[in-house]
Amino acid sequence: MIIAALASAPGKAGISVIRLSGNNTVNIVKEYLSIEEKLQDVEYNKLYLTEFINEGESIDQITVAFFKEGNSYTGEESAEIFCHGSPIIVRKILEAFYLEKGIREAEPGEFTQKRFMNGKMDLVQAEAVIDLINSESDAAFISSREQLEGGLSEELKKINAMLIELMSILELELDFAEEDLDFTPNEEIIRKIDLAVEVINKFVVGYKKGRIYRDGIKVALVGEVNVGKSSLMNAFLKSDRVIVTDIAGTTRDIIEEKIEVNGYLLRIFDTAGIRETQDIIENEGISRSRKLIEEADIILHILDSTNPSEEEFLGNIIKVYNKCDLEDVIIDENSVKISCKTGVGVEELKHQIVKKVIDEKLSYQPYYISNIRHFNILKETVSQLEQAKLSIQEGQNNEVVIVDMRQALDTLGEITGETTSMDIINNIFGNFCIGK
Ligand SMILES: Nc1nc2c(ncn2[C@@H]2O[C@H](COP(=O)(O)OP(=O)(O)OP(=O)(O)O)[C@@H](O)[C@H]2O)c(=O)[nH]1
Ligand SMILES: [Mg+2]
Repeated sequence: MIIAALASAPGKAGISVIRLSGNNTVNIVKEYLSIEEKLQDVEYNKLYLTEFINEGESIDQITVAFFKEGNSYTGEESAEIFCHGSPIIVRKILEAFYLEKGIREAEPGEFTQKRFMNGKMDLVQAEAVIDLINSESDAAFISSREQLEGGLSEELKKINAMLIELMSILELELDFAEEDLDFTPNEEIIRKIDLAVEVINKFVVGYKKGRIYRDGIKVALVGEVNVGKSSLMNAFLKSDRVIVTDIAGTTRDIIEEKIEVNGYLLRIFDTAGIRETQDIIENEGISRSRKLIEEADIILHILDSTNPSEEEFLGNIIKVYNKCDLEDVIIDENSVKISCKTGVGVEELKHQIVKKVIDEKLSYQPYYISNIRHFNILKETVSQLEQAKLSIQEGQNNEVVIVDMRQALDTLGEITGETTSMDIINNIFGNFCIGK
């Protein structure tokens, strides 16, 4: 079965790309083309300029490249057609193929799933493909690129090797159990387990940073009414995005906008000002603000310099004294002075946010995992290793410890795809777009 789909974004464009993959692709595609070469003379990895002809009608002048089995994106025999970026042309070409028996439309992510199934990348790398496509900042680009290039996979292989070594020690002892030889003292095995746990935990902890690399820093603008939260949102965006008035309670809904600062994505949330009110709509807004405060990576507590409130919020907070054009307040090191009216301090504040959440000097590390699936699997692996350790401490025999260890190894293998169930694999690729 050959699969085919539009691989570039749908809609009008300079060029659209149609991808085909499966046994006999070259043969079938060539039937629609005006290229002279006999089939056996068709060269791979070369661009041909040719007409695409269906039932005598020339549909477009295209370029096409053929890829040999084992040397293509999917690992199968493939072709990529570059036509003019017209939805009509794309439809006509795809329809010509779909009417052909033995060709069907590719499922979402199916090209990449084939690449995974054909052993050209592991699951972690396949997941990085979707992250790379979705990346909205340099940080997201860097982390998904690293993961796609196999940086994380390499680290996971090292952890896997540590666990395999432990397994082999335990199994060796089991084999010679009757001879009553104690090869490796229990303390030594426990030490090795602890070491593995320590390494894995580095990744578990790294998730917080990894998520920020991939998804950005969640910044909540909170404070009393009229302090200038919406004005700050607009100042950050350098546009009149949200409504600003001198009427208390202007903002009710939470409004999210994104900016990039030093390569990091900041997801800024403007919220309803917090106060006692009988207004049902405003109260709903206020309870949403309070919820957001719990989820944010950083809270900008905005205060009106002419009348700063006493209320304190919990969390990772920068106190922002706005309207410093009206009144110059004395601030401590955890606070900043700005004026949304004059722009004073606004740019610096952007950089302070990044500095407070991420140590800017630190560059990306492979243990900054960014995928919740990986995070959960690693946590589970740790708890299974702790179980193995407990079994040793309880004096259980090696068979029991080996079962615990085997479980930890199987769990770890779910990240890269070695032991992942087909349901989960299908689910992962189902989240891709068609054509990828
Ligand atoms: N002088 C001066 N006025 C400002 C400054 N920032 C905001 N204001 C004014 O303060 C008033 C309230 O601003 P908003 O941005 O709507 O305040 P808010 O915190 O979003 O208010 P709510 O949405 O009602 O909670 C408006 O009249 C703004 O023009 C500033 O730096 N200096
Ligand atoms: Mg507002």
